[in-house]
Amino acid sequence: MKGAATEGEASSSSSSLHTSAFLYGIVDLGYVKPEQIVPMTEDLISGGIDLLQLRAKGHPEADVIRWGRAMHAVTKAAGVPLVINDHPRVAAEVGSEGVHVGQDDDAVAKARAIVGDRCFVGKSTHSLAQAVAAQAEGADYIGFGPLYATGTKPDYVPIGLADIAEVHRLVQLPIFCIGGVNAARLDEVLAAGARRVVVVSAFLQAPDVRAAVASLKSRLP
Ligand code: 3NM
Repeated sequence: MKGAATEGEASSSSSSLHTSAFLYGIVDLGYVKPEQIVPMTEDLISGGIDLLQLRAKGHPEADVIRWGRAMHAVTKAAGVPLVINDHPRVAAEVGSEGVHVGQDDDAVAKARAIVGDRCFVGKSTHSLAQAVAAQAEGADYIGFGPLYATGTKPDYVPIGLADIAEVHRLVQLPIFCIGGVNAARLDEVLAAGARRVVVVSAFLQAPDVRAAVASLKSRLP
């Protein structure tokens, strides 16, 4: 039954995440003006980003649909999966490959019921217990963080690096470590056991986005 995936079961569209998604970028409207969405998407892709999200907190759904469609035209042509943050209905409208939900958003099953089988569902987790629960809930991947304090998600207490190794023992899904990750911190994040990372402000604010992505990607598995 869809919407009630058991541990280890993945949606039909998520298997490529395991093999080809290590560097996850987010086009966050907190940093990127609407007219920069498409050029920023192109720059992130040209640097070699594996997976991209549109994050537009507090914006009307109609705008997110419009921006999501514009972004999807670029990501689809490049073969990069697009994930819509927070809005399963928008993901369904846009036809994005993924949707991402937080702890306070729709449950995975509810999101999956809206987006259907062809769209994978990711979930934010902020502790080992939440990570294990997201796996049991049938998420296709998890975010794990914030590792460090970050202006992108200022209200969250950083969880540090100590649980990274353990979350990889407990959770078999792709785990994207997130929150304050940048080039200077990457070595210690990888040494703590991370294999996949999400980088937001360090890319969006880089003087040369393409070069920043390419350089960080060359250091990942
Ligand atoms: N989610 P930056 S941390 C969007 O822990 C987001 O769930 C997080 O941005 C979580 O790379 C975060 O600029 C912000 O720190 C990541």
